[in-house]
Amino acid sequence: HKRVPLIAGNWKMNLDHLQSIAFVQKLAWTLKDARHDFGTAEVAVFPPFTDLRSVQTLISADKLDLALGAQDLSAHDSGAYTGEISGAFLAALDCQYVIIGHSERRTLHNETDEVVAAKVEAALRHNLVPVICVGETAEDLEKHGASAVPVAQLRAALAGVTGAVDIVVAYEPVWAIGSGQAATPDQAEQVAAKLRETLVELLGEDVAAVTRVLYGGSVKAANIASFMRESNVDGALVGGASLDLDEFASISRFH
Ligand code: G2H
Repeated sequence: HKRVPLIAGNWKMNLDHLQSIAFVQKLAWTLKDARHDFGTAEVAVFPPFTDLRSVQTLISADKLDLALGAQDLSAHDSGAYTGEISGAFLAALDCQYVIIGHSERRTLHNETDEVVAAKVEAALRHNLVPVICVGETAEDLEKHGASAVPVAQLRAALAGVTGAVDIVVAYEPVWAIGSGQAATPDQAEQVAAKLRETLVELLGEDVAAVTRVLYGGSVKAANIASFMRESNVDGALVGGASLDLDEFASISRFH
């Protein structure tokens, strides 16, 4: 189909500074050795804020086939917000992507749907592509089925958005995150299809047709191919397995 798959490595707060640089360098070499084609699958890394500058320097100096993203951003553009990082700062570091509303931020940092929506608007103001994370908990799944909560979260996240926006949606069932228990490809496809229907309704056919919907939650080399076979799954947001170079490189070569 016409969507270029995206394999996104969300390092969370794991690799330390020196490791990030060596890791990205080796990842680039591994992809190059495998003759990885950025047109076949885009690969993006999401280091912590403090490593964005050095990773960006390496990517640009060595012209690496890698996209760069941040794990979060402020809903505000500038001002007295101690400790916050604005979209302008990220754009200045050549970030293309920013993860918004990851379940760890929703749960551990009380990010509401309203905060997520404000952050999505902030990202778009700075020409960053928001990777909007949605997903149901085990309890939601039992009470409402798989798609109700992710669809409601997507609607809320896009409350202030219209027109031909460049966004990515990541379906991450909370029960599958870091648990080793991934959703089945069929479960992921069912929810991804519902999310795409929601995109059609909110943003129109054309935007929905080109928007990538990722699956996230215990993705590894052994299961990536089965997700990629699904017609509405356009890549993966990878946490734990992105910290292992060989593992992440083989996820990136899913085909
Ligand atoms: C979900 C995912 C990456 P993991 O949080 O965003 O992590 O692959 O470790 O389940």
